[in-house]
Amino acid sequence: MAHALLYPLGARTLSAGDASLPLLHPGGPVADLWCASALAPVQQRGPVRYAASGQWLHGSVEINDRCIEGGLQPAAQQAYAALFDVLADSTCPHLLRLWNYVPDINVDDGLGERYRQFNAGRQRAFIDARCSAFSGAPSACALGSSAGGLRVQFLAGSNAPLAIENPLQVSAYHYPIDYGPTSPTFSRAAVADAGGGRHVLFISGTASIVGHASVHVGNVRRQTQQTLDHIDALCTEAARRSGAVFDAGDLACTIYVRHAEDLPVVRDQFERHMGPASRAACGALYVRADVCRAELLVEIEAHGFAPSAGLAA
Ligand code: 3EB
Repeated sequence: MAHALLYPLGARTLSAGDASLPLLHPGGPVADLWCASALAPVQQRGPVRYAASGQWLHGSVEINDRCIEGGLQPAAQQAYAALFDVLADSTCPHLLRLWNYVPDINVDDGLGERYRQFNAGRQRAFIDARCSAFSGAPSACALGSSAGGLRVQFLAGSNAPLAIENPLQVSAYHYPIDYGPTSPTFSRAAVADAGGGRHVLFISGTASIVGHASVHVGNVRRQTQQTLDHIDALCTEAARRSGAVFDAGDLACTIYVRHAEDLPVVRDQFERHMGPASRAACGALYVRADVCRAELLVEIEAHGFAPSAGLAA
């Protein structure tokens, strides 16, 4: 089955009709066009559906952990092993960005908190694939979904990205054991050559965490402001490390809100910070989802482009 593939950027292919990740704002369906000139057939290998253009490979794996003995940990390991198999045989071996949607992410189903089970399976698969599970890991987000199986969407590229950390936060792969025996496998952001004289910045799911601790517990406005301060810090750090100057006000942001009734406060704080007429404010997507720590009320992920001019190749 060949059809035009417009490289949707994972999480931003959302519609108000998707019951597992309801879009709160805007009202209509949305999709980002990642590589609009590419015409590529959708291929399938095991549980992975993907399409590749030579420079980019975009795909999705879905595994229903309720049908697997041992539950979410082996499901996560299988999903990642399957996507690493696809990448190993492609021209795009470098993972740039992952979107993880974990059903009932905050629930303990008798085998431990499901986010912790997911982290154990994910890290195992990275180590088995000889892919860095620590410094240099890809950027990612992990959100709770309210229906379906474990869904992992991914974007890989032909060139290795530059991993970026946030000076205000402990690297997630160095979180202390209080947050689970296996640390999460992601970098705070990544910069990659997008071709055509542009670089792209991927900002991982970012929340109200300073050091490794959740801050502003119970205060959604302050959590939103803290998260936006982190996004500014990541743009600054990306510029310092890569030389490409990314404008936070131009980022394409997806804002995950735990409680739908918090939308007006989150949106107000976001628009004040970015400027109400900014591209970030006008293009923001607001989605209802659970965040991976029960006390976190909001998480923001983003990507944006900057001219490569002046950068070393
Ligand atoms: C945090 O900073 C919030 O497990 O892939 C953000 C981004 C979070 C990615 C992941 C988790 C992940 O720890 C949660």
